Amino acid sequence: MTAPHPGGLDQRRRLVTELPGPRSRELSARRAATVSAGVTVAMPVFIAAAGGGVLLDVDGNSLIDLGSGIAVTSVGNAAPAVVTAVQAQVEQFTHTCFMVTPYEGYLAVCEELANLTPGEHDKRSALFNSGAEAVENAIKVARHATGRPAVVVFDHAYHGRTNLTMALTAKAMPYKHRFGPFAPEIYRVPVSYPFRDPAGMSGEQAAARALDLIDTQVGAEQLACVVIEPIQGEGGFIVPAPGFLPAIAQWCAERGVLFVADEIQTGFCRTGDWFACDHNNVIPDLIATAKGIAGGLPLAGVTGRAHLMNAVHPGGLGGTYGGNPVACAAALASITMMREHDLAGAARRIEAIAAPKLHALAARCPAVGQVRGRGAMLALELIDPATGAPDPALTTQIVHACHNAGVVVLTCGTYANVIRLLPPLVIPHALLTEGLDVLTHAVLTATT
Ligand code: PLZ
Repeated sequence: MTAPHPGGLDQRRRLVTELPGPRSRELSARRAATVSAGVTVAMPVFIAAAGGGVLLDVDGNSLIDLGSGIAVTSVGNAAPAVVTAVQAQVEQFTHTCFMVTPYEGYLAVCEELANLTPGEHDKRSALFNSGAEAVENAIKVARHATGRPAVVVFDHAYHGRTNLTMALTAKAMPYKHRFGPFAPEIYRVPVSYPFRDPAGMSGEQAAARALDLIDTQVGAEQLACVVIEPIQGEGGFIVPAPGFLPAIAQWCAERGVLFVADEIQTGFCRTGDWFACDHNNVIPDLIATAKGIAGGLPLAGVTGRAHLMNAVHPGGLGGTYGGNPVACAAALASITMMREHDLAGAARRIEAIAAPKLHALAARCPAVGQVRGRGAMLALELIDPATGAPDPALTTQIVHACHNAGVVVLTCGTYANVIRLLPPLVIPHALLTEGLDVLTHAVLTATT
């Protein structure tokens, strides 16, 4: 395996101004005068170029990217193969609308989705623009195919910001606060959260806790689908105990309830395999994908059993831009890169480098309550060691220290006390190690 070319940027962290620099501060002032205050930014540093594992800002600072634009640029930012494919496509045509006059790229993406997603059964797909739109459409298909109204989701779930997906998302602030009323027939049950569940609770026991509530409070005969992130993303990189997902999937299969995997954040090599369901031997009836699929261009998909996806009446699914040809070209180039450069293996190698460092940090620092995740989707949960309570203030302090040092890390978690790492899968290992050293230093400085 050869390392993919990271693009033209020097793969080094280099700060030439304080952060944010003067040009970024100017742009932040313009932003305040023109962009809705409802749209915030994690780090007010404006980007001029990016590639491999670095982000270059408008003041000439080169930052280490441990966020991939929230798990999107898995193949690297402006990956040369993606750029070439996009350039070739925009020169041919930029849009026709697949529902008006179709084109081959859409089919090729659906063929890749059929081959790569879990399960050998006959599949069909439909393409959309965003993760939320994919989840909405998965629910449309599930309701139509089953003729049932109810949808079950989990504590700490995140599925998007549209009206239906807000109803599915667990956290009120900032996602739902004063944005209701929300769509009906959505029911929420506890997930398996080993760090906060009663000690020793197995995945099967956590599943039984959830399924008992579904049985008694919803009823399988009313239930179209269960929607779940196999590893929860925004909710805190929560990895369910082994056995949890298979028990839920089996219960669904026995009752004609569809098991819908939201692999928008976990999919496309992020967790060290094509999909996180692959590690759990779970075969979803429907799977929603987005983010990493297209190297930074907006594309999303719903893939599922042919008889379910084809149950919908002709014309029932679609949208002006869904499966845009430029986004499809980017997806095909990204998927080829993942395959040819074994980026699932790259995610496992990132874990092999990062996990021991994070565990060593946790051993030294009791405020690091847990290290968890899989592949290149790793996190630290920060707590008050005396009580075990979440510590969002400490989390913010550490993240700011990383940002000031030129390392882009993100937070997540219902209590905003989780630092998550989502590096591009092509990040040079020296850069990853340097980023982890900065994070380690920031944690130790803030806690000792
Ligand atoms: N499902 C599992 O992670 C998007 C959200 C950022 P869209 N996660 C990042 C924010 O604050 O808006 C996500 C996800 C999972 C669905 C979505 C939604 O995907 O492409 O943002 O709509």
